[in-house]
Amino acid sequence: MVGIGIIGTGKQGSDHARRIASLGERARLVAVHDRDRGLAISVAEDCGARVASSDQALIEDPEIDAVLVASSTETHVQFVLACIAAGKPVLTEKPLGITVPSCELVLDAEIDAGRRFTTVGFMRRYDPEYGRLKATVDAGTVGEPLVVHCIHRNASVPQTFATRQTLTDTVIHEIDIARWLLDDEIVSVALEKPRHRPSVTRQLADPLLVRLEAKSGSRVDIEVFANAGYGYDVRCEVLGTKGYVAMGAGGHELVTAETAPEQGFPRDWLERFRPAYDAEISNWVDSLGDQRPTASAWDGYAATVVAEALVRALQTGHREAVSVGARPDLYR
Ligand code: ISE
Repeated sequence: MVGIGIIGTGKQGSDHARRIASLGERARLVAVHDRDRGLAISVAEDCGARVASSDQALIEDPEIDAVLVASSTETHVQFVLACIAAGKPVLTEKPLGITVPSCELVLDAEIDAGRRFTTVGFMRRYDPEYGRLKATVDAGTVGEPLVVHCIHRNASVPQTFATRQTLTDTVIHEIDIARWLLDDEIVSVALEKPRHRPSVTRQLADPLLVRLEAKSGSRVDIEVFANAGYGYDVRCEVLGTKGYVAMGAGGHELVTAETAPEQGFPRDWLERFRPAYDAEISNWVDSLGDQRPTASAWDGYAATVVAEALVRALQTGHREAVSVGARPDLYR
């Protein structure tokens, strides 16, 4: 039985805590930690776990074999590095880090240790619908992929949400999915800001149209809309030389906030991707990061390189080149 500790027990971390607590003989949630101690206590009580006195105490706890990091985005790298230093496998929520140099620290630590410890929570790789797309593309059924069309809409985001987060926290999923589906790296990025809703705050350009260019010449377009209003909606289509394969379109002719609840749109990603999260955690607990389609630290790093280039494109208004460099042997 694997002993698990969780750092960060907010929306995502508490969902994972309940998931791990329900794994029966395979895993035990030993302890949790959150900077909001009250939150940690309520999740711990709910799941029969202890509350660790600090994040470092949790990482060093001899009963804990592996750590799940679901704390706020800017703290992921520091906890991942502490887990690597303690020699413990770690699954971190996405993104691995919000800056490229911080992700490079993780690559360096794993390369120095001579093994991988990190799994990045790109759970869409475990989603059955994305899995069908991947299998179809890999089988060559739609021929050579030419264009990947993506839609990523949230019902709403907090008032404090800024455009940079749309790129580093939201579009990061499509960046990973595009690299994974195409089995390729991104070499340039661009974005456009369409006319936006009057209610949108000044720091959030919403929606955004993002374009990625893959090394092979395939293109990816992503419409991302953080305040779509009607629900959570994620779609993807891969157009190839022989046809296309698609997921998530739903086939509705008209969708508004009024019609969406009856049309079965999920409220958020926890609902839409529940099976993916279940499979991701189950796979991690059984393999501790050693199995496909797990996203490695390299995948986390590469996604952040692309997201950071998008942040540059936002500032310059121009297409920006991307270079992830050579993939180290550890990640081949
Ligand atoms: C959120 O942080 C997630 O991780 C979800 O998967 C994503 O769909 C959503 O847009 C993000 O804000």
